[in-house]
Amino acid sequence: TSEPINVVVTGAAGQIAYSLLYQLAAGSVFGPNQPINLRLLDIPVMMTVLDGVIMELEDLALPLLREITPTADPNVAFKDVAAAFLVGSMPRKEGMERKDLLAANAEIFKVQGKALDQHAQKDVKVLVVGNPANTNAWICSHHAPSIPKENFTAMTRLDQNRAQAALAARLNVSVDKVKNVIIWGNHSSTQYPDAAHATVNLQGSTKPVPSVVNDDNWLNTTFVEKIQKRGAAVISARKMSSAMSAAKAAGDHMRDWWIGTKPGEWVSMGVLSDGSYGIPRDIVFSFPVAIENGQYKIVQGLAINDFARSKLNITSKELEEERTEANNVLQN
Ligand code: NAX
Repeated sequence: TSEPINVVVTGAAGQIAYSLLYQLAAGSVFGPNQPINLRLLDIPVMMTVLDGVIMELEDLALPLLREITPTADPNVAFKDVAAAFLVGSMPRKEGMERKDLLAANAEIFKVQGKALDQHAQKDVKVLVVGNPANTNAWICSHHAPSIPKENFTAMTRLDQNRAQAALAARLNVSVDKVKNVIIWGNHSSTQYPDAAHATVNLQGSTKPVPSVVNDDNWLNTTFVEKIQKRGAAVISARKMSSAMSAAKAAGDHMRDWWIGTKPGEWVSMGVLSDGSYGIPRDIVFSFPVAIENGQYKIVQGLAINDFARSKLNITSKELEEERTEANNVLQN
């Protein structure tokens, strides 16, 4: 059996962490033969709640879970970590502008970037879930110059899973039959859920989703808006934001990054733009990626039509604006 790896989860007393921690302890992310030590970071007022979470983790009686370290100190939380789930962030409160949210979180992700820089393994894989996820990942990486920028990613996997499920429902097939749907851009309402390159397996043969759906208007409007607004729909029904599905998506993202994607398949992750598809460099933008040996590569050569291009422009412009705001905050 292998040595345990150290894994940090921030926002460990929160909703998403509550579902995520079980998956980590059960071996469904790093594999059934990989023991883990969990570092649980939250803020000081949440330490009692965190004690309760730890009692439950112990009571899972799962053999892969070794040490559990609760802490409110990033310098302890990030010590020698191989993987980091940055879930905790300042939630948007009533009357708060997007700018205020960005400012509050810029500070949190600056502190955590510095702590990663000083304490984490240099090959640490970082997944930012806390919103605004893409820009938080960008901020974090800029404060961790000793760690490669490729190691900082933002979660758009929940959007991908939502899109895949919506297409499967429309086509009346099980969700595993639909592949290669793409989320481009920001994890926000400007994201572009793109089914143009997706395939569906019908009775053993693989077909392009657009020709089977045969309704471009539905794909370009109803479908896109449904995915863009799904998070808000969950909040309005549940009075709380997506947590079970968000945690599952975080596990999916990290597992694929750790273990790899299947040949010919890709997944969407917010990663530092290298200029692929004419997207501006130096923003964390969601692209389709294929993963091998723990390294992702942006899938190249997909055709982008005028409609798709206009959608990519909207979401990349928003990310450039967020970067400007983040720079303003961090310079003050
Ligand atoms: P909760 O409010 O339940 O939990 C957040 C936890 O983070 C709290 O325990 C809080 O004390 C902690 N926290 C706050 N500041 C911290 C800091 N500086 N260091 C460590 N911990 C800190 O929120 P939850 O429902 O778990 O959602 C967490 C984040 O995920 C939110 O920012 C949310 O917007 C974001 N989401 C992102 C999604 C994505 O697809 N990228 C989807 C789901 C979710 O909306």
